[in-house]
Amino acid sequence: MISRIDLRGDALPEGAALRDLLPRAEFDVEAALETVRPICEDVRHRGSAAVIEWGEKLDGVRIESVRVPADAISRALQELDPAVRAALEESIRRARLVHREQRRTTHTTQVVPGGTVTEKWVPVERVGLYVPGGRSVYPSSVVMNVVPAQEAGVEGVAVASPPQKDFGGLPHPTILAACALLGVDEVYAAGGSQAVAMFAYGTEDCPPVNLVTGPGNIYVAAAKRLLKGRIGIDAEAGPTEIAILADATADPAHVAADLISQAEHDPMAAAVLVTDSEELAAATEAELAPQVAATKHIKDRVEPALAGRQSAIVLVSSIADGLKVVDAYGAEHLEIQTADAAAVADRVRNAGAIFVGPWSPVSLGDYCAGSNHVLPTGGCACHSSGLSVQSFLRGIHIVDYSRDALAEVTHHVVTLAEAEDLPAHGAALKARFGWKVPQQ
Ligand code: HSO
Ligand code: ZN
Repeated sequence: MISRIDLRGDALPEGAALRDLLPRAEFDVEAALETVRPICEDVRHRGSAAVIEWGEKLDGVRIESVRVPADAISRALQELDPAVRAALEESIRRARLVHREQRRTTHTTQVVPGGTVTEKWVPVERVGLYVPGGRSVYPSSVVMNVVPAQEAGVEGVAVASPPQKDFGGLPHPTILAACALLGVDEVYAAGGSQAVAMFAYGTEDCPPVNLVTGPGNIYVAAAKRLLKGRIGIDAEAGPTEIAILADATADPAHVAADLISQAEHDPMAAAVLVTDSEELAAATEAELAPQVAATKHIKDRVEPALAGRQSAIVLVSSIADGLKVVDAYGAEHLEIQTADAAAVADRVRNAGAIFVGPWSPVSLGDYCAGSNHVLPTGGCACHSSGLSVQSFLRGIHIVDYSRDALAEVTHHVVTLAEAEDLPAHGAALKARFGWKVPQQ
């Protein structure tokens, strides 16, 4: 069901050579660009009519208007199962606790007497949050996108999610209810690349946004790549990944359950166990069979995900080598199930989020840890972070120098300007001091 990669024995290769030995899904965003380009162009020129027509073609439902009426949003909340409502409220409460603390404060540095640089953090004016609605419907992703945007102080928060055939062309009611709980009333029944284009170019119904965030399928990722620059984006989300670094102290039943938990997302999802224990590897394999047989999405997602070349059990000689492997892999989610898990976690360099010890499974983080679940995939964890308040802020430097402070540094500026053959740069300072460099 899941293949093995044995890296015991010789010394581990380094860097790219090690990365090449590790499993990873193929996710060819470039190929999808040609598919989404005409859709985005169409939305650019024809606005809402194009969003509606592409929705009819791709989501199989024709809608009257792209903007979801306010009464549909409040009705969804009234009709929401009370247990789901309580769980979403708890998820929101915990996420707010964590994200509120991420806010950065304005800071002024006195560089010299009379010369200051202030860094001011300003929220993006208007953001478009994409919430998938194809294979699965994730109200939790509404929480993970909206909470950091709101905590950052973004004024215009718009949500788009595909129209659903079974719900009269509205986004899924649980998505709408989550929006209502979060106080978001600007919601669009738009999916895929047409939703990203709607946000980027704006339509008669939806004013353009500055930034688009949120996960989505390969067409959403391709549209983000295509329109990046016109809009800011968070990341191009690829299929979900879980890596587990575990030793003989780990419980194989838990390891297997956690691998399956993320394999449940997608046939392309990756589940990777890295262990120095032959016994744990064998026991996990033995656990996988009955647990997979008992799970719901067995044929369409879990089995192909675990059997795919993106998933594996990787055997290493030691936890120290295991750390090299997980760093080279840079998983979206990394669980540490070893002795002294906190100390091992502390040595990890590359991961979207780290889940420490036996009582912190990824599923907790997906819903109710307080952490964000929109995380870098495909190895991007070596250069990027997950979604946070920071994703919605821009730091602006405010430079304020007095006459004396400027006079004192002018000779350096003039020298550097001349070294770059840009004398007019130096002249802009000299002009303030009778066209001379002030004496030191
Ligand atoms: N594990 C997914 C997020 C999610 N899980 C939503 C359940 N619902 C990517 O981090
Ligand atoms: Zn998940």
